[in-house]
Amino acid sequence: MSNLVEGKNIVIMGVASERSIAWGVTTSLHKAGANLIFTYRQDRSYGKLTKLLEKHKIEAKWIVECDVASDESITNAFATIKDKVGVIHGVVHSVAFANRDELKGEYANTSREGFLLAHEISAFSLVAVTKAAKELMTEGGSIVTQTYLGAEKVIQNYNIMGVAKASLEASVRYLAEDMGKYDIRVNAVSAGPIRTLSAKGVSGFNEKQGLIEEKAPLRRNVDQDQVGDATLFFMSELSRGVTGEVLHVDSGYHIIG
Ligand code: NDP
Ligand code: KAL
Repeated sequence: MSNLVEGKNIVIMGVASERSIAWGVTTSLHKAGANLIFTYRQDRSYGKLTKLLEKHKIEAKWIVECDVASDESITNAFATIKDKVGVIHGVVHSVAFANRDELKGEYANTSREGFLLAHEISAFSLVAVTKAAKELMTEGGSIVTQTYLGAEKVIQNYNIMGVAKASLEASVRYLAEDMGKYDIRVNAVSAGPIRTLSAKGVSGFNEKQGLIEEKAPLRRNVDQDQVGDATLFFMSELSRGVTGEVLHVDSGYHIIG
């Protein structure tokens, strides 16, 4: 896998800690020869990211702030990337957010603002990022987002995030159709439960991991590196015939009734 994405310029959005799925993606893409550009939202994430890059001796091509809640921030981030890097060949979208107090209890209690916020950050952001990134993908490319089984089935506590992920997965299909004529592919990885900052403090996470060990065909949980390698597949020419797809990296759990 040492040169699968050799020399490709790939933007990674969503490293907040060493446990982030986006960090697993970083190490997979780095080992496969990519030049990496990063976006972050909070200063705390910027601090974590720079320390991690230093520790792992990975040199970023550029790091830029991008809050996906703001069109201006997205426009500015990709303008900066165009200025500093030029052409890009890939984007890894690994961001999501919902109010913590709406990730428990009844979905029926979701507020109007909470519904809109989850959709804005977790689903619309892929649409806005795709539009901005397309301008820099003049040699074709690949866009990959991260989703979860709660988009397809009712999973306790996932609530509003499940509905936002359903919107994200439908967006993957509509964007794949739009972007295909520019030789840009759009896909999603649907990961099993992984303990990250996002998973921290939300109800029912441990039980979800327990269920995987008990019921998934492989009887073990997945990790960030497995999601990273699946994302590498989508970034590489190995997946050149695949677009609009949702690939489950969940030890096979989604096939069990
Ligand atoms: P992390 O908490 O590590 O990452 C979440 C990221 O979202 C952070 O980097 C955070 O940045 C970013 N983010 C939130 N709001 C914004 C915003 N307004 N603008 C820009 N970035 C923002 O968690 P994960 O790695 O687990 O999550 C990554 C993706 O994987 C998400 O889409 C999640 O739904 C998905 N996923 C996770 C699974 C899991 O079990 N962990 C399973 C399946 C899918 P900052 O901290 O700087 O605000
Ligand atoms: C059924 C599962 C159990 C957990 C239920 C909901 C998980 C929702 C994920 C969502 C992204 C979490 C948040 O938005 C948390 C947020 O309100 C508070 N956290 C933060 O602000 C931290 C500091 C930052 C870094 O996080 C973000 N997101 O910005 C789902 C489990 C089994 C699988 C998971 C965790 C799926 C997933 O989508 O992440």
